[in-house]
Amino acid sequence: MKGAMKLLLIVLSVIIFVTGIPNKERLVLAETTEKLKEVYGDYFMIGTCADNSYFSSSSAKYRVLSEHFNAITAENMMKPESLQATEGDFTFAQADRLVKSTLSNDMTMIGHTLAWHQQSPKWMNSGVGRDEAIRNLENHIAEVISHFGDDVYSWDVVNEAFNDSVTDPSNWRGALRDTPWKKAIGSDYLEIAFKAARKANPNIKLYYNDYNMDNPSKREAAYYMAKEFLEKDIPIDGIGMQGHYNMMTSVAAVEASILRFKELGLAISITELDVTVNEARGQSKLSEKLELAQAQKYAQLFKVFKENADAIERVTFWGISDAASWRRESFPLIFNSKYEPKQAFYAVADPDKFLEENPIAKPDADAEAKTANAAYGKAEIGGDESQWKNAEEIKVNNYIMAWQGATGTAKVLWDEKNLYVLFKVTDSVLNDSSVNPHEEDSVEIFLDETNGKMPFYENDDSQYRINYKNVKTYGATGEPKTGKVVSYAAAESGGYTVQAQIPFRKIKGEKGLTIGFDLQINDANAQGMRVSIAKWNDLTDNSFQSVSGFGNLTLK
Ligand code: 9MR
Repeated sequence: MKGAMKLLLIVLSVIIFVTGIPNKERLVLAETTEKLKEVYGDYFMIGTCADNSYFSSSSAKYRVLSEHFNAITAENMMKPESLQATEGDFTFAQADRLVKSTLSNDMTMIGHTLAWHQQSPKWMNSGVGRDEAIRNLENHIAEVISHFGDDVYSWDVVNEAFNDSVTDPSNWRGALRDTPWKKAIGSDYLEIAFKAARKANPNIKLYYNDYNMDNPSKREAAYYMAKEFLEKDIPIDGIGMQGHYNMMTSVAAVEASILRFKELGLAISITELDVTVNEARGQSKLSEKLELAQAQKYAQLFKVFKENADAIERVTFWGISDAASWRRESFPLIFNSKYEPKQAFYAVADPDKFLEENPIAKPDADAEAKTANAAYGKAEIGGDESQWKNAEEIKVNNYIMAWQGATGTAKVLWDEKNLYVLFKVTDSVLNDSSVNPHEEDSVEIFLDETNGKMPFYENDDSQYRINYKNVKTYGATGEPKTGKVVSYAAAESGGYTVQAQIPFRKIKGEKGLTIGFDLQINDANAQGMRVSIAKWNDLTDNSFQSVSGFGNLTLK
């Protein structure tokens, strides 16, 4: 026995000497016994986006690809500018290679995308009339779909057609992004595209694909569009929830969207999954703590995907390794830059086990919410601050970023129709040069009128932002329809003051009522970068999409 062992060792050493194995990749890969495509074989396809480099057979990328994935989405090669940069001149060679590699590796090919506002040549839809634009759209779709035929299983027919901030989702046409296709054709460009796709090949699945589909108002816009298509027999088979998530993404909101689309009986795919760790942005590696937190988020997501597998046909990651991701600086994928599995890989492979072994600490959002009181009374906005003299002072001084910057206090009055907020901010450097309003020196007021504390926004929930120059911006649910938001702001030595009158949307102010409420101060530095966020109660940076962490405001 001993002799046999010795012989085995010698033989192994010789093999290692001759082949140069083991290198780290092979050793690590050998440890990942779970093959995702097998683990999820009975649930849904496991995909990744790719280009032809993924199939170069000696690479670590290819080994991971062939081991774990069974669906390929063309990351860029099937976009309009790749296939028809010049009118009538179709360039299929690169995409054809990708399709060939995909099929010869027994994987499913996914087409992405036919009508989009990016990576599309101008000649198609800019400076042309409606009829010509329709002809261009229909021709492109007919040629491309016919060329690939049944080799492509499904197409993202229209990509990213909705605005990020949707105020009235039931009017889905009004929520459409003002893209070149929409400008040239009108809001019916979507149905024209879907009809052309079905006409070109009745065998393939036709998807509408978009990001932030976990945002309830954007999701609802897509829902109403798809519902109308189904009612009018406009062909559509699936909804692609891209799934460009981050650590603040509410898994409950993702699930709510899956359930909503399920109602329509459409196929659902998660089409571009990644989870950025923004806190680690720019660092050379992901800390153990953040790697675990990211894995927990992946585990929670896959738990939901598994539970809804009856409706989900594919979960596609937007890449394999952090090294080759479009968001590489925030470590978004499940293999690291050396193609070694991260904690997130194990979380995806067995989410229940992972969460059992690595339970999630009670999130801040579930922590006991603070309560403050608003005093009864009306204020003249822009008038004397003494109007608020009977109201309690609320301190906005809990920092949620590493840097501790501007801080402040607020006082609130209420009457039947409005809240009146007085904000006093201490901040010696004021700047409004960022392109993002939330990165300018500004205050934010959050309301959850029915105090439902849901992990998303409903129509009683609202977010208002007012910068130190009195520029107003609104969150997911937009401006109230019940009245005007009136505001005043003035910079003063060492800071600024904001006063705001905010109409209730759903409720009537009543003594003793408690509503969900929060306050935020965004602090920009002299270069216009946001360096600090102070909050009253919700210690997440997620108040813009979840009201679950708000504090309580009682109308006294
Ligand atoms: O990953 C793609 C990247 O290589 C391109 O430069 C980029 C250009 O917009 O598009 C990326 O993919 C996008 C996808 O097609 C649609 N959803 C968002 C993706 C990330 O931007």
